[in-house]
Amino acid sequence: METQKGLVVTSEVFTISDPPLAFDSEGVSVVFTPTTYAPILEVFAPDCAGSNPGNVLFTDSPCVRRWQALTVDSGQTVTLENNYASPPITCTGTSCAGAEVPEALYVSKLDVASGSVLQVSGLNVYYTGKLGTEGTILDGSSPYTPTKLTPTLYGNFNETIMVGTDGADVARFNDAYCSLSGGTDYDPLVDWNCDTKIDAEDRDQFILNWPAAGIVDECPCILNNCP
Ligand SMILES: [Ca+2]
Ligand SMILES: [Ca+2]
Ligand SMILES: [Ca+2]
Repeated sequence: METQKGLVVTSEVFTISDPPLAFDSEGVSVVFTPTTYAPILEVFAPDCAGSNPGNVLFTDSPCVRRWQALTVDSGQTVTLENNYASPPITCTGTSCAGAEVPEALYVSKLDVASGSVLQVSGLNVYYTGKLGTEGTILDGSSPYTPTKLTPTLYGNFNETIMVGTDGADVARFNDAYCSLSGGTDYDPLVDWNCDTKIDAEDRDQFILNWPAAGIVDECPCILNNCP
């Protein structure tokens, strides 16, 4: 018998309980072996990529966490669900269409083995490395194809290499700077730490990553009273 490497799931519901930010999934591989029931996998990272045409994944984000690997073994069906927002962030501006930002599944490597099913239930699945789809990935009754993301550092919103002169990245940050979740300027992709506000912490990370970018002025306003 093959030895499974990783966290083998034998519970019916597999989730990361509050506070999810205290759990680091980056180095954890999860294996769903066949059981007599179909387990549910709770997703726990905001679907920032849904508002991101560049398809990037920020490797230095403390909240957009991915599993190292997710494997659905032959004979098993796994269903994604989002029953707990962590934390709930809302977006009403041009960067996102809906009110509450959905959550998504992020993995480095995804393997849906032959004879297995991953049901995404309307949620998005993003991967950065290898994708094995000998099995079936469904969204409801329709086939679903996960989206490949390019790992990069926070601030490189549009996938192109930033060398300190990418005006699009700076403009996207500036447009969202000093905004709050629910506000029209709020942009979930710009909220580096997913704390529902785009403030000096996000700005500091941007400057740390891209010191030559020439970023914004200090926010002159009280965050709650931003124009
Ligand atoms: Ca969730
Ligand atoms: Ca860029
Ligand atoms: Ca923030």
